Amino acid sequence: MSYKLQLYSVAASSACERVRIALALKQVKYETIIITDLPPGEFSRINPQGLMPALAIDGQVINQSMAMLEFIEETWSQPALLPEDPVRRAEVRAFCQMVLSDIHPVGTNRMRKKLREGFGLSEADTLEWYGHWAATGFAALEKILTSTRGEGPYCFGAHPTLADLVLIPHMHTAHGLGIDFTGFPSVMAVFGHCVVQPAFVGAARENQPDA
Ligand SMILES: N[C@@H](CCC(=O)N[C@@H](CS)C(=O)NCC(=O)O)C(=O)O
Repeated sequence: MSYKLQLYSVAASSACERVRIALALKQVKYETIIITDLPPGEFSRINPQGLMPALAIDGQVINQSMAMLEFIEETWSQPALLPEDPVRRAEVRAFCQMVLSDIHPVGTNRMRKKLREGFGLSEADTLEWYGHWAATGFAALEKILTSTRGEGPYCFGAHPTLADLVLIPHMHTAHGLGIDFTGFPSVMAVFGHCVVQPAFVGAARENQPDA
């Protein structure tokens, strides 16, 4: 498949990092456009929601990182990032949603800014707010990963799936927001394995040009 891909990205965004890992695993070539290098207002013109990342596919801009991951998975089949078994695929997708729908949003800059500026919370309060939802969410992820742990070093077995691509970048963010993972040994085991894999290393925030 030969699409021209341009990823609008910033180094420190976990949603951008998910997509960078997928493209690296599939060895798909793409151009990176660093959002913070764009003129003021330009990114909101390109992506009406104004959230990072955006992916231009032959000039057609797609938002929402999960839609990008699904597009990449459907377009470049190898290595497969969803299991063959439909029930297992549903499990992987559910795991992804636990992170990107239920944990990630409450810690985003925009949510915490609104809590500070709209509701008068301190920075410490906003971190406590996020910490509550992160602890609840990671406790559930820990239960799942404890049940799959014998199957391989990734979330769901011997090979990476979309679950790993969503989990690891959010752990980078969560760590930066003060989350302590010592109570989540199965989560930490997956993290320890993934972060030394070349695709994860190359996509990590510290290895981006705008880091
Ligand atoms: N559901 C969206 C979330 C995107 C998102 O929240 N991106 C963050 C960066 S990780 C962002 O744009 N943050 C800016 C802000 O919160 O103001 C997706 O998965 O693409």
